[in-house]
Amino acid sequence: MAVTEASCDLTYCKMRGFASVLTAFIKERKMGLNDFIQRLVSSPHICQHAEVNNFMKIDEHPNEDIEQAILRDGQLYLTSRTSLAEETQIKPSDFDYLKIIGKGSFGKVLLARHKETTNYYAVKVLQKKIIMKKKEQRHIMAERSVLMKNIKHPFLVGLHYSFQTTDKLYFVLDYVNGGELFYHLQRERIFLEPRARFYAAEIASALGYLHALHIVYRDLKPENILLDSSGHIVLTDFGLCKEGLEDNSTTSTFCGTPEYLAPEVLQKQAYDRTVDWWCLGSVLYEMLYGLPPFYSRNTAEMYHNILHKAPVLKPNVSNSGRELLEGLLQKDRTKRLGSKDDFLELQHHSFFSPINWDDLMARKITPPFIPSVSGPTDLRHFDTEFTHLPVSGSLLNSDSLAVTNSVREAAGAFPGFSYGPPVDHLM
Ligand code: ISQ
Repeated sequence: MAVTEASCDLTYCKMRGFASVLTAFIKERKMGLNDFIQRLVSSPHICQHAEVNNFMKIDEHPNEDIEQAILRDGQLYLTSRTSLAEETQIKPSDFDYLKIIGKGSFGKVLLARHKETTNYYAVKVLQKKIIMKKKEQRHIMAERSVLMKNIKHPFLVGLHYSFQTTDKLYFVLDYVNGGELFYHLQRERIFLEPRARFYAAEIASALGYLHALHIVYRDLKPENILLDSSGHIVLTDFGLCKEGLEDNSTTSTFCGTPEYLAPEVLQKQAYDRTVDWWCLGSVLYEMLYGLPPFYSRNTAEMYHNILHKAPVLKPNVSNSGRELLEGLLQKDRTKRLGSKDDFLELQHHSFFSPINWDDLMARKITPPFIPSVSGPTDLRHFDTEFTHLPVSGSLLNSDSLAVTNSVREAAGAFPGFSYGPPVDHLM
C-alpha cells in the first residue's frame, strides 16, 4: 500500500495523540501510586503490617537491586537500594571528626567537618549493638523517620544525611554552637519575662509544627534545647518522639528524665500531644523561677509532687505568666491549655500578646541574648567533660572490626536507614 505524506502525518498525529494520552495516563497512575505509597510509608502502624512490608520490600532482600519507595526532601522516589547507595555515597571518612560535643547512653555527638565542602555538622553516632540490647530500634528508626518527614522548621535541628556502617548509625545534623539554653540559665539563675517569653514562643511554635504533622516530641528536656550562634532556639533529639498520633489516639510507652515528666507519663497512662504543653510549662517555670516546677532532691518526693501537688507560683512572675503556667501544668491533660486547639490556644494567651507570631516564624524577632562565639570551632559553650575527650579513631574504621555474632546481627537490623539528598543538593 502506498503511504502518502498525508496519511503518514495522520498516523504520526494519531500516534502522538495516543502517546500523550498514554503518558498522561501513566503519569496519573504513577502519581496515584506515589500518593498511595507516601501515605503508607508515613504511617508507622500500616508500615509494620507484613503485607505492606512485603509490598514495599523494605525488610527483605537487602542486597538485591529491587525497586523501593523512599522519602527524600518530602518527595517520594521509587529507586533501587544499590542506586541509592551509589548516589548517596556518604561515608564516615568523608568527614574530619574534630571534637566530641555530647554523649549519651547510645553513642555520641561530634563536631565534624565535611572534607570536600569544609561545612561543619553535628554528627550523631549511635552503636547498633547498644540500641539493640536496649531494644530501641523502633525509637531510632522513629528518630530518622521523624527527621526525614520533610521536617523543616526554623527552630528544629535539620537532618542532612543518615547512613550506616556495620556497627554504627550516623545522623549528619545542623551544627549549632550557642550552647544549651540551660547552660545559660544556670549562669544567670533566672531569665526576665521577655527573654523567657521569646524562648517559650520559639519552642511552642516548633512543638505546634510537629503536632500538625502528628508528631509528639514527648521528651522536651533541658539538654535538648540549644541556642544557635544568633540566639534562636534549636530543638534536637527526636529519638523519643512519637509518630503517628492522630487526633484521638494516645500512646503509653515510658522513658525520659523525671523533672519534666507529665503525670500521665509518670503513671504510664495513655498520653497525647498535650504532654508537650506540660513540658513547655516545666521549661517556662524553670526559666522564670530557677528550678523545675515540682523539684525535690528526693526523686520519690518529686514524683509525688508531680502527681499530687499544685505548682508553687510566687508573685514575682506576672499574672499572665502565672496563669499560663497554671494552664500548662494542669495535671488533667483533658483540661490542660492546648487540649482543644493545641498551639492556637497558646498563641492567643495573654502572656504571648507581645509576640508577633509571623515575625517569630520568620526569625525576625531579635533574640534577647546573643551567645558570644568567635566562629564554628568555638566550643566554649559545650561541656569540657565532652570536648576534652579524645575523638576515637573507630569512627572511621568501624567496618574493619572483627565481626562478632552481635555485630553481624546488628549489621542488618536497620534496613532503609541511609538517606541523602540528591547529588546537586549535596551539603
Ligand atoms: C547540633 N549542634 C550541636 C549539638 C547537637 C547535639 C545534638 C544534636 C544536634 C546538635
